Amino acid sequence: MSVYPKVRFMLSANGIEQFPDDAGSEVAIAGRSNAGKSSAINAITNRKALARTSKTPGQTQLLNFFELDPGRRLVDLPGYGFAKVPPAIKAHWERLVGDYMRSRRSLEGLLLVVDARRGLAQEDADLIEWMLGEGRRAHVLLSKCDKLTRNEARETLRRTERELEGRASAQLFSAVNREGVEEAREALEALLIKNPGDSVNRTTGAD
Ligand SMILES: Nc1nc2c(ncn2[C@@H]2O[C@H](COP(=O)(O)OP(=O)(O)OP(=O)(O)O)[C@@H](O)[C@H]2O)c(=O)[nH]1
Ligand SMILES: [Mg+2]
Repeated sequence: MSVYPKVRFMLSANGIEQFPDDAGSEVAIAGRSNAGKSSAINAITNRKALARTSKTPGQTQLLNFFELDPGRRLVDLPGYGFAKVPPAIKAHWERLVGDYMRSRRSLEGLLLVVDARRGLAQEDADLIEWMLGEGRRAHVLLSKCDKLTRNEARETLRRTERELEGRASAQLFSAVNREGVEEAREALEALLIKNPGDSVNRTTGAD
């Protein structure tokens, strides 16, 4: 069975005025630079090169919008935590992602990609807290788990779940051996379901 048979790249945005219509529901993929966000999008949608991946950190510098099917989108966000980026570019990214997250009413939740070998960083934890504060949900993909032994992977998952204290769910994931791809797709589907109660505390585009 083909997953997301109508999936397509919509556009790359470098500013809020370029975002597509803020209707339907949307899930953003975030995480540190090079964590495996774009690879996760390709694995979940079962496409080889829908999102561009790279060995060079900081590859995704724009917000890339993908339509899964009409009214449902996935957004590849620029990664954070890449030290070699000039301050002016870093400030631009932060403003762009911040503007997006604050104003986007269709944003239902976050898939947070965390390299399983590194575990949750402060920036990851901060992002989860902020999303929850806005009435949104988050799910953590512990990526590149093919690089760990079974035991290391299990221990990383346990530690991450302890650190999350139930605020977000987590799973092991590998775009290479496809472990957890199905589970990640289910998590994405669950995040995309609009929960009217969620938007009560949410900042609106008018703010
Ligand atoms: N072993 C292994 N390598 C992976 C996996 N996922 C991604 N990679 C590799 O990690 C590197 C970065 O992957 P990307 O998907 O481009 O990462 P990204 O988070 O989108 O990176 P930026 O857009 O630069 O922030 C590439 O060399 C990928 O091939 C995985 O599950 N296992
Ligand atoms: Mg990327």
